[in-house]
Amino acid sequence: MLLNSKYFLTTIITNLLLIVCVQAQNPIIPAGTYGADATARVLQDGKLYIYASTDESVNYPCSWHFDALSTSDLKTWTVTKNIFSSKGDKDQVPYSNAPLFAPDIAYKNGTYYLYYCQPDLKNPEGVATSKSPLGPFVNGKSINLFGNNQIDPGVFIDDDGQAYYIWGQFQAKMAKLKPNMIEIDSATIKYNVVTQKEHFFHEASYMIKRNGIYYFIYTHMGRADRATSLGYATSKSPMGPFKYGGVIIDTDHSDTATWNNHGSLVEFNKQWYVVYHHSTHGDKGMRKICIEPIKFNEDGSINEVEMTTQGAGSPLDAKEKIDAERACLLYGNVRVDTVTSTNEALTQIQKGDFAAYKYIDFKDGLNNVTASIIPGRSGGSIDVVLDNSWGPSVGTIKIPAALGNDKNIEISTTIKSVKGVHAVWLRFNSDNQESFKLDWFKFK
Ligand code: FUB
Repeated sequence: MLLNSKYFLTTIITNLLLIVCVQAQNPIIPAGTYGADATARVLQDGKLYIYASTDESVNYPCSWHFDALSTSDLKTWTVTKNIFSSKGDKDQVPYSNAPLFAPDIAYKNGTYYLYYCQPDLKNPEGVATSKSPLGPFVNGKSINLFGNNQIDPGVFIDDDGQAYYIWGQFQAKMAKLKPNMIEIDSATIKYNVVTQKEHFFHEASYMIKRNGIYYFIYTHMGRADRATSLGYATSKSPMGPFKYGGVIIDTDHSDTATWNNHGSLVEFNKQWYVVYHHSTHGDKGMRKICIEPIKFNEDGSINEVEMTTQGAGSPLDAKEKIDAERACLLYGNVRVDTVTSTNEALTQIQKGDFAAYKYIDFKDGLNNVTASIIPGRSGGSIDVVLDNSWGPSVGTIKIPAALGNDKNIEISTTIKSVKGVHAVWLRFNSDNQESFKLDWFKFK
């Protein structure tokens, strides 16, 4: 995605870098920016906020600061950088220089409480405060939770004002928070609230309440022993017992290295959404945050939803440029890579790879496709296939070999006329790993 001034605005205000990005599509953070472990909450001003770990390297997940996203319409997302740091000149964690993982947020009496965890400390979890939802958050204090596998803070405030703290891996632990919101009441600790054995629980506890039912959302390990799904369990009481509900979303085939998921549910403008992440770059870091609408059934159960490119928006207009990195499914060796600091593309394409885009609206009919390609040492082709990976090809884009000077070329080809809304699958043919990269495509 090549961002121009219409879509991308960078401003420095009181040391916080704001990136305003107009896009209703997945992923919701702009090219060159990465985040994971998203906790979504509607806060006092009615805006939707997403607090996330900030990824910055293919070699490790997370970093030493948190960014936050905010929106009023699910179309314009503002990324506020460095709302809280554990190292460097903005360091607000005096007792540790470890990276920051997996935030959650709570509000009480004019103060926002930002909970975080730091791996490998005796007391890994902590809390910082601010008078503003976008920080800066200051004065990080460690929380004494006792025991092993302390990870991923989740905070839930019930209708009676009682706040609960949830944490842990393999089994979730829960306790009441004291009124100061920074200490747990150790007399109330409950173990095995949700477990690997009974609920496929791995980590990433998050709780909401809807129609008197408490929903426990978590990373679900029940499919092929991988932590790529978000699951849920329900109860009539905040501390359980929780009944297993099922999977809400699975990020299998979002990236060759898909390895984990962590997210949340949020209601915004009378619609519920699941917020989740998946890796890019064929590696563990550089994760991207996405969002999909979900539906609650009459009995309170949640249907599993698929990953899409359109996310919280409508099907993409086929006549507008579609950034190749917005593929919701990738099969084979193909992956998203950063080609400049603000542009991503599909790279490492091999013969037989696929990328899917759900959904694209061709309206009354279009019969031409243009692809923006960064040519490589060997050429190839892209079949445009509708609805399923095995669906009919409506045309083929032929790509010449070039001695890779990293300059984009646009190639246009006539295709069979396509009408209406479809999933579009791109089926790649190329000779080796030094083949072309795909930047964007559009139809006319
Ligand atoms: O992002 C670092 C860790 O990976 C989180 O703590 C886990 O929930 C998993 O997403």
